[in-house]
Amino acid sequence: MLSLKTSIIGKKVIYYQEISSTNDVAKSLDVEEGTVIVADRQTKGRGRLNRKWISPEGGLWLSVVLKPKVAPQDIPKIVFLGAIGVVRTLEELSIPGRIKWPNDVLVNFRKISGILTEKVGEKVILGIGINVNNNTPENGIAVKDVLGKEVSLVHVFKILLENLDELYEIYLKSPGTIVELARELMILNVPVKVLGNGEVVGIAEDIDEDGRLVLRLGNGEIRKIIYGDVSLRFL
Ligand code: BTX
Repeated sequence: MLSLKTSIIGKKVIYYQEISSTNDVAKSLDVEEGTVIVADRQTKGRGRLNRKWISPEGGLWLSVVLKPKVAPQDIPKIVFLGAIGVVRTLEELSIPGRIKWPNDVLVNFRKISGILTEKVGEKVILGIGINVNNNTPENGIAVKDVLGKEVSLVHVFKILLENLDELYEIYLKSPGTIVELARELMILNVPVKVLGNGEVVGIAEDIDEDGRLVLRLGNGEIRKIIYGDVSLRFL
């Protein structure tokens, strides 16, 4: 029905009209690698650090179950795989998206998509939310706002899965390539505030080969920030 041209991702798709969170369902189910959980609405959509992700009908809310056999230090790179997949999908809709380190995709500095990765045992859940035809909270933006018209959610779903599948193959062979691809799409050389253990202000200069943010502080000192319990604000 979808005629997906993928080798791993989307071999099985489980659909709900309404669910708490596709990530929670993906975590609890014992399913084969590549299974996708997708829902029209989430009642408890989550972002990072227990933030709420608003998920009304009209958006694309899904989680992919992955079981990558890679070194532990390569697992966090999956968030970039998701973000690149979203940017490539938007590109196919003629929308120029950029990655805000580490897990958001922005259009005109407004959030069109967010990625939430979680590891449970051998499973890594790649959760992706894209505002497509839905109304968004303030500072959000949807595909329909950019294009001035609604688009087929099924079409966006299909091209996203195809992009993710292609990127997953690249990732399994060469996780570092995913970081390089993400770097090209990232918003860099902008002043930022990093919030986590206290506050650090600097210029987000680059990301390193492990995906850490390279921050240049006011005194010229370089600090590397690990994707963990931190969030980033543009200044
Ligand atoms: P995040 O923690 O980077 O972003 C969460 C923040 O984004 C919220 O605090 C709010 O300010 C803002 N926000 C909430 N909802 C939206 C929205 N629809 N559009 C734009 N901004 C919003 C980002 O977390 C990761 C989100 C992942 C969502 C997917 S959906 C499928 C899967 N299931 C699930 O529960 N989460 C993931």
